Amino acid sequence: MKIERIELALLKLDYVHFFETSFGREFDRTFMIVKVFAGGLCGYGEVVAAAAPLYSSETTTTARHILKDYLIPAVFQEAVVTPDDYYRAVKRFRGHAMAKAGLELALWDLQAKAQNVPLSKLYGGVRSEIPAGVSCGIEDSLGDLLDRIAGHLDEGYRRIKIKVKPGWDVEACAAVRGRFPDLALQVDANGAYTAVDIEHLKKLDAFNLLMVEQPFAPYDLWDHAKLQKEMKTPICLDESILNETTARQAWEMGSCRIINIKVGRVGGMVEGRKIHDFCRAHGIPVWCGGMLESGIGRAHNLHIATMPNFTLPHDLSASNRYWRQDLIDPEIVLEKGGVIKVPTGPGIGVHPVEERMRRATLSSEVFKP
Ligand code: OSB
Ligand code: MG
Repeated sequence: MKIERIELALLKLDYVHFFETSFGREFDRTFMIVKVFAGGLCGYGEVVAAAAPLYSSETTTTARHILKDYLIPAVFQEAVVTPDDYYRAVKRFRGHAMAKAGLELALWDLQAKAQNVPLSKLYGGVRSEIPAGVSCGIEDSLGDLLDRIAGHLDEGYRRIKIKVKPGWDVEACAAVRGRFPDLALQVDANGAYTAVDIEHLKKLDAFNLLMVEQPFAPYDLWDHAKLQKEMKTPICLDESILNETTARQAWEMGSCRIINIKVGRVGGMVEGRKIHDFCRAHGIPVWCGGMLESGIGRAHNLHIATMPNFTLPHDLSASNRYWRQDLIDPEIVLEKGGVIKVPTGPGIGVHPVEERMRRATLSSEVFKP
């Protein structure tokens, strides 16, 4: 097999409901889809970089530049076919994890399709369904937040995460706990606090949370370690964990007790698997984070979440939690018990609908050797 053509498309989709984190409110998402063609097959990947450098320093524009000028040429020049070839070929380029991961995911899909197996099989997956969860943004009022959570619980979700920031944290947790005393609940600050907030953050111990995700800045393993020493609630790191090395350092320093793996943040599943395996060997539970992906990226996440050490509920919800119409057929649905079934067809096991993709496309480019 030889890669014959690579396509990059920039797409935009409107959310069914705005999404607000500690870095702002958004009504739609701009992202890239990568298609890799070989031997009559097409592998699909999603680049989760957003239009603005808020979650990380990457954007759709930096990702396009890095893909076009470095990653795609490396694939053609070094006759890359497998994700492992690709990992070796692009390792020398610093950073740009999301750009790297989008193309690597397309190669994973292609490889699984070439072997006629679901992608979960290549990852050594051990389950056919995964526990779903919803990540709820900051709302205009606590009443709105409670109503949205109640709606998701009616839909059948069993685990809720709420976004927090200074001014929307202790009261928000108190309100949610007051109304839903037994709910599996966790919070995510996306780095909105600093070490001066340690005493304040300790108040969150009162709410029986599953975890507090990323209270401090991505680079700040040291202050996370200080906080974890003083806090009962497990800290989960998201933005701070960039590769196996940072995962090990966070573990050795005591900066967290849980890790969230996002394939885009760590530059692909070759690296993601190393983090997974390190965590498994050290008894650190992991779960699959989300970046409000289209069905293509989310189908990838479903396969990733089948790996043995993905033991906590994920930020993986059904298509209709994000979009009026997803890009894929069949759409992802929530099953009884708050789980999602992992697609069983070859590769990602869902079909991107070309017409829906075209309607969402802002621009596209084709690359050949
Ligand atoms: O920190 O987990 C995060 C979305 C965009 C950027 C960062 C995060 C998120 C989410 C969404 O929480 C989770 C999902 O995809 O459902
Ligand atoms: Mg997070």
